[in-house]
Amino acid sequence: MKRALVLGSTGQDAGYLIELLLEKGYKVYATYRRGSTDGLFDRITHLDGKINLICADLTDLGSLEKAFKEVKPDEVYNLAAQSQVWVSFSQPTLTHEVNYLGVERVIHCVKTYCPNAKLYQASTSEMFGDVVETPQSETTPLNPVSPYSVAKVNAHNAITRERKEGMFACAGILFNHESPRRGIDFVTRKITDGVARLKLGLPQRETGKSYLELGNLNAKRDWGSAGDYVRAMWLMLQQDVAKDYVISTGETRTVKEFVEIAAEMAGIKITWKGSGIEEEGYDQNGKMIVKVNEKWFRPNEVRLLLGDSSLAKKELGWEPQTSFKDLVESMLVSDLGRLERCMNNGKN
Ligand code: G4F
Repeated sequence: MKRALVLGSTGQDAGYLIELLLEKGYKVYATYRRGSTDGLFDRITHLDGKINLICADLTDLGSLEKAFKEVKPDEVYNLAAQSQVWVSFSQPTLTHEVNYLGVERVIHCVKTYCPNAKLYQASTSEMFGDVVETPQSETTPLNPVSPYSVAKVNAHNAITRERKEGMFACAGILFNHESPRRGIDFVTRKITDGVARLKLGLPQRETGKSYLELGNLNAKRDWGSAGDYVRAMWLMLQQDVAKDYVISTGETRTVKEFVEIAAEMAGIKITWKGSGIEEEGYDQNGKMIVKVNEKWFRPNEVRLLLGDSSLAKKELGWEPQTSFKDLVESMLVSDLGRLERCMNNGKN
């Protein structure tokens, strides 16, 4: 039985990847970072008893070494990261420590305890930054503009370096990928949660306002489905030759389009007034339901992401299976259901 070690089990992707690995018959070990907040394991409670959880932190070499020594994995998936781009502007050192130096520690552990293991590193389209060409592929130059992407580029280069030295190490350059399990501070979940609240007549989360506040509505992202993307991670480690692959849908949309589509699914037709930081969205009854707030703008923005996954299609046989509309609908339906259950229990 193959042994997989998934680093970073409490994020969005790990639950989907672990489900796939269990289906494929792996013995799965997964690390988590100790935390004192409730709900740490919410995304993987359904996997209780099916996986082996190990407490380890990418910033702590001793705990990582212990995990690698114990597991001696055949495949390692590094999904552990400080994953929020906007947070990296205020915590650049922590982001570097986890997202770059953490990867060097993982590489050290692979070399020391399981030199024949295959290593997957979660790289990201954010590395393209101020993009120099569109669409972006494996050969597009990296041009990072945030502390997050600078750290991810360093990690990506470390993976390339190790591959040249003989390790089976590869990186998935994943474009934005979403799901009902997406963290609620990322723009897609913020929107589906916000639209569900508008539909149910509930105040917005955090602000308590009657309208949804957002930042840059014009940023364009290539949004895919997390469930589809973890399949690409696994496929990359089943190849004979390690290589990096861009994983994307090949479609791009603005944040504003995401809002419009989610709202339309909830029966709300938005009309926009003003522009830039003055922009506001109104429903069919003339009520303001969306407003831009400068607070959510970033010091540096990645304006346009659109991926070209031809190589993954050709060599891995990978294709996205979820349409954009199905993705948005699944997130909205999930948020509506969750909020309705909370209302029935007297909470929101
Ligand atoms: O949902 P986001 O926060 O995701 P972002 O920054 O693109 O990063 C995600 O995708 C990357 C892959 O390209 C990953 F590497 C990374 O770990 C993460 O998963 O923001 C998407 C866009 C941005 O342009 C942002 O400025 O939405 C814009 N936006 C507009 N209003 C907002 C908001 N983003 C957030 N989080 N909150 C807003 O209110």
